[in-house]
Amino acid sequence: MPDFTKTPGWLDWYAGPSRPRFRLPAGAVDAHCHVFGPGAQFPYAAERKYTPCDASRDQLFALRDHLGFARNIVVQATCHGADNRAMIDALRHSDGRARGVATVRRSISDAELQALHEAGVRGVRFNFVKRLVDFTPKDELLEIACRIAGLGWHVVVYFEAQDLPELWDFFSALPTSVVVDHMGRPDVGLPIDGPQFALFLDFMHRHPNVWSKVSCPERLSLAGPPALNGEPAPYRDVVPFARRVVETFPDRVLWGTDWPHPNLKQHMPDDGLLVDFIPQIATTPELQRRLLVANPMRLYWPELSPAPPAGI
Ligand code: 0GY
Repeated sequence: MPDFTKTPGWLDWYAGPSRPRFRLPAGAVDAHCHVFGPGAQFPYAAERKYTPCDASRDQLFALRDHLGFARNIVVQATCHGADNRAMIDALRHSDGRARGVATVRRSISDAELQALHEAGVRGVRFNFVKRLVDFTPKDELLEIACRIAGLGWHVVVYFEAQDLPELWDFFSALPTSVVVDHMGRPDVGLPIDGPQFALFLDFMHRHPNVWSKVSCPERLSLAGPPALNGEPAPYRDVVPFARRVVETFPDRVLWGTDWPHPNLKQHMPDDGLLVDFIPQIATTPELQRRLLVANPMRLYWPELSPAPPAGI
C-alpha cells in the first residue's frame, strides 16, 4: 500500500457546516466539487502534486442534501490524474443526480470515451495551473477536444489570470463550449476595471462559447471570511468581480462549492457560508435561477432542459 499521508499543512474539509440562510432554488446544481479516494479504494495518482484527505462520495452526497442542492457535477481532481474511477463511482451511485468532468490522455480509446459518456461524463478538464500538473502539449489537448466534441461534451479550463494572454489563441481554437474555473483566478486586490479583469471579460465577450464558474471566493479572497463579530458579506472583496460576471453573462455562469476544497492551508470555508455568498453575486431570483438551475441543466442535462433562450 503506497503512503497516502496528507500533504503537510493540508486542512481537512469543514465538518458540521452550518445550514445556509439562503434557500437554494429547487433543482439547484453544485457545478464544481470533487471526490478524493478514499485512497484505500481508489489510490491517488503517482504523478500527483499533493495528497489530500479522503472525501468520499457518500460524504459529498450528505453535503448536497444538507445544503439543499439537487445535483452535483463531480470534477476530476489532479490528485487522481487520469484515473477517473473514484469520480465514476460517485456518478454511478448518485441515482442519476451527478454528472462528471474527466481527465483523459491522448491514448484513450473511443470505446473508453463512450463508457465514460454512459457513466455520465459530459466534459474534460484541461489544467494549466503549474503547481497542480505537469505540462501537456497543446496539440495533444486539441486532439482530445476534437474527439470529445463529437460526444457533445465541453472543455473545462483552469488557469491563472496572468496566463490568459498566452492561452488565448489555444482557447479560441477549441471546438466546444469552454467553461473557465473560478473566473480565471483574478487577483481581487487589483481594480475590477483594471486591465487584468478587463481582459477576462473581453475574452468572454468575444467568445460566446465561453462560460465561467463564479466559484471559489474562499480561494480568491484576500479579505477572508467575515469576522466573528458579523461583517456583512463573506469574502466581500470577491463580490464585485463575481457579480460583474453574473450580470454581464447571466446565461453563461455556473456556481459550485469546490468541496472538499483542495490545497487550502490557512482557512477552510464553512460550506453553508459559501452558499450564503450566492445572493451577494446573483442578486435577484431570476439571476439565481439561471446560475444555479437553468445554466447547469442546459450544459449537463440538456435532455431535461427546455429550449435555451434566443441567441444562446
Ligand atoms: C479546484 C482548485 C484546485 C485544485 C484542483 O484538481 C485539482 O487538484 O482543481 C486548486 O488547488 O486551486 O478547483 O479544486
